[in-house]
Amino acid sequence: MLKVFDPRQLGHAPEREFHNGGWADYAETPVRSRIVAERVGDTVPARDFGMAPVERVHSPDYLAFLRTAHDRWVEAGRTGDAIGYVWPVVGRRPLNLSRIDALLGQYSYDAATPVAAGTWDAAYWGAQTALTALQPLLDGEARASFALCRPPGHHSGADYCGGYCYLNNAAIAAQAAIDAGKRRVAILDIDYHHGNGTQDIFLDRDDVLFASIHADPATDYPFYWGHADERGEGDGVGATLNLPLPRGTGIEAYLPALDTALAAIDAFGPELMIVSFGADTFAEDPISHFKLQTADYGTIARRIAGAGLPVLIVLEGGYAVDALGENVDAFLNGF
Ligand code: OKP
Ligand code: ZN
Repeated sequence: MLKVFDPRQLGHAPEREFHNGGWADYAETPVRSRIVAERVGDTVPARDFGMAPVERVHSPDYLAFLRTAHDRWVEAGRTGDAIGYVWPVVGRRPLNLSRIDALLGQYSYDAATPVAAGTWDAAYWGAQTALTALQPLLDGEARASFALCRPPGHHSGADYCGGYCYLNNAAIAAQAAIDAGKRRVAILDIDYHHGNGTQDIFLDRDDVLFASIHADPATDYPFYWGHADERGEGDGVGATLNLPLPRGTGIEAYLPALDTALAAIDAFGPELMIVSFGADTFAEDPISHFKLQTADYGTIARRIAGAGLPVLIVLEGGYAVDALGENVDAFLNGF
């Protein structure tokens, strides 16, 4: 299996996030990917596919913001990571503002996603990592490949960052596959958290199916997306499938949901599957509440492989750092 890891993603290292009424150490650390890269072994760096595939998913104004936000922050006389403190309530009129604090509010939806000095470069190479791992699948040279992306991507929409995510690696790969001639692509999101950014990007599309198994947003981040009645809009009605599960879910209750998602993917008839894989469904994850064990990742992977589709695995979350290497390894070995 081709495994892509690019050390240029390691420069993204925010110090902290605002959570439960106070500052917390940033859970999405560079050491996460170092540990996975060491454990899975034999990785290759990303090729540079340039900005065109990124611009197919993200808006020009958002990309300009993301590239320049930290510089603007420094120009405004600030130190450390750029982070917002005012957010426009949904429905405020569009405004052409240039104050960095206004832009941070406009282009993000939470306080878990500061723009640090190294954020743009890391996010850029994270997206290139996904595109590099996609290539042998498009060329028919492999059945499965792994993109060790960081920062993760599935909470990032066309024009916003959030949930530790800046560029939507899985969505950029899905769009690149469509642009390369694949007629239908399925995205299976099995991170603990709902992939709201990916859902938003493809919400009204009938060529990309988004199926997600995640913690019920009634109790868990990101709250405002991922409810079972969100099924797509316009041409995309029926091409979004949300399968929320309660806190405490273990493999027995997880597998029926996985089978439901795989049946929907089979019925959709895609030529490629992209798995947004988060190992934060692990029982010991410090910010999550499912009960999966290391061996369960092999079970899940074998069922996904049973769909018989070429599969691009894109890393999303997973914060139990001591076990992250073996959990990802167990998942990859299932293929
Ligand atoms: C990103 B991914 C915990 C607060 C949680 C952000 C969660 C982002 C998860 N300190 N806030 O889906 O793993
Ligand atoms: Zn997650």
